[in-house]
Amino acid sequence: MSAHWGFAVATKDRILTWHPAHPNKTVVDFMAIQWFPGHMHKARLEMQSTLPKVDVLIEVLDARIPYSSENPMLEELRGNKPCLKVLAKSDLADEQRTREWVEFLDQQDNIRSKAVTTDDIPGIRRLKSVASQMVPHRQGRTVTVMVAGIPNVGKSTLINALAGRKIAKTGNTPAVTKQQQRVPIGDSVTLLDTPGVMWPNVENPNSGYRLAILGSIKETAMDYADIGFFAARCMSEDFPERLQERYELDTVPESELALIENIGRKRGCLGKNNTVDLDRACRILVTELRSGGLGRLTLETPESMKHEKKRTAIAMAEKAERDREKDAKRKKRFRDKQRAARKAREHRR
Ligand SMILES: Nc1nc2c(ncn2[C@@H]2O[C@H](COP(=O)(O)OP(=O)(O)OP(=O)(O)O)[C@@H](O)[C@H]2O)c(=O)[nH]1
Ligand SMILES: [Mg+2]
Repeated sequence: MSAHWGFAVATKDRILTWHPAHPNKTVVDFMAIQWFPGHMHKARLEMQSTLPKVDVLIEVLDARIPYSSENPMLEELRGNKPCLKVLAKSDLADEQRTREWVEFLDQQDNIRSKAVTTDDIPGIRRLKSVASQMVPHRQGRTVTVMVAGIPNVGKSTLINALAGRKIAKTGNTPAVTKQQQRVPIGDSVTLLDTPGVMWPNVENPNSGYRLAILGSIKETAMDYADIGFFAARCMSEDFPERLQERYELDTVPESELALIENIGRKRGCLGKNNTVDLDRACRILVTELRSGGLGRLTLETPESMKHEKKRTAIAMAEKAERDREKDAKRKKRFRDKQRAARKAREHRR
């Protein structure tokens, strides 16, 4: 993977994408992804009112995108409460990168981090004692642990594994859990399962795309064509050999469109006049990437995200400056109009 990831700036309804390999090339072709329906707003309020009774927060992250799957709203809600960041689905992520993320997250104040997978149930069960160790003052008393995170990262699956029985409903689509559920799991630990929550404003559009590619955004809030092209770009820049192997390609074309067409032809996604059904081809790429068909991969590293965060902050500051300038111009136009009208009135008198 390249040291930096492609970077995009959201405008009103489009995204300007940028990549360090092509610093002068600005492509305008993606829509911004936002998904914060009413039930998430409700879930957020519910969490806010339950949190004072919670001892430890377990935030479940997707090990393939630990940066984009971290919900800034939870950070704000939890305040100084100890937080165990669990990198779930690590069987689908790159092992070395997972180690880098655990080390990175562990260095933060009041935070511990562990990678888990449903292949390693004893590993999941050890989370119970890690959570208890984070609140030594609760020794001998019940420790209440809230399990929270964005949709479809594996919160309910984790709870079932910790409980040793299927208590919480799970499923491979976002927004399966609809309300909070208390699950006592023995050893003086009570878990709270919560609905997956996004946050109202995903400022970094690349994060929106990665979340959509890996299944945390409801299908109705995204276009497969859009995220398919984004996935094609990410994969061809950073994992071209995986594409070649999976889709038996001689070379990986530079253009995302050509790549999607090649994948479509290989998989027989042909429509009228032998043209490739791009929507079907995009769905194939996204679904296979999501389910691990293109191998274990992690789309973010602590280092690459440092750069992306900086660029997002710069883009947001630039946008705020543009908004201020636009505002100032509107105010000036309004004042000039008023002044001209007053002068005209004085002139008539
Ligand atoms: N490969 C893999 N899949 C997992 C793992 N953990 C969970 N999953 C799958 O991820 C999907 C989502 O799991 P859930 O536990 O329902 O996720 P959730 O975070 O509770 O989702 P919402 O309630 O919708 O927010 C399911 O298909 C699980 O089987 C894991 O460690 N590895
Ligand atoms: Mg759930």
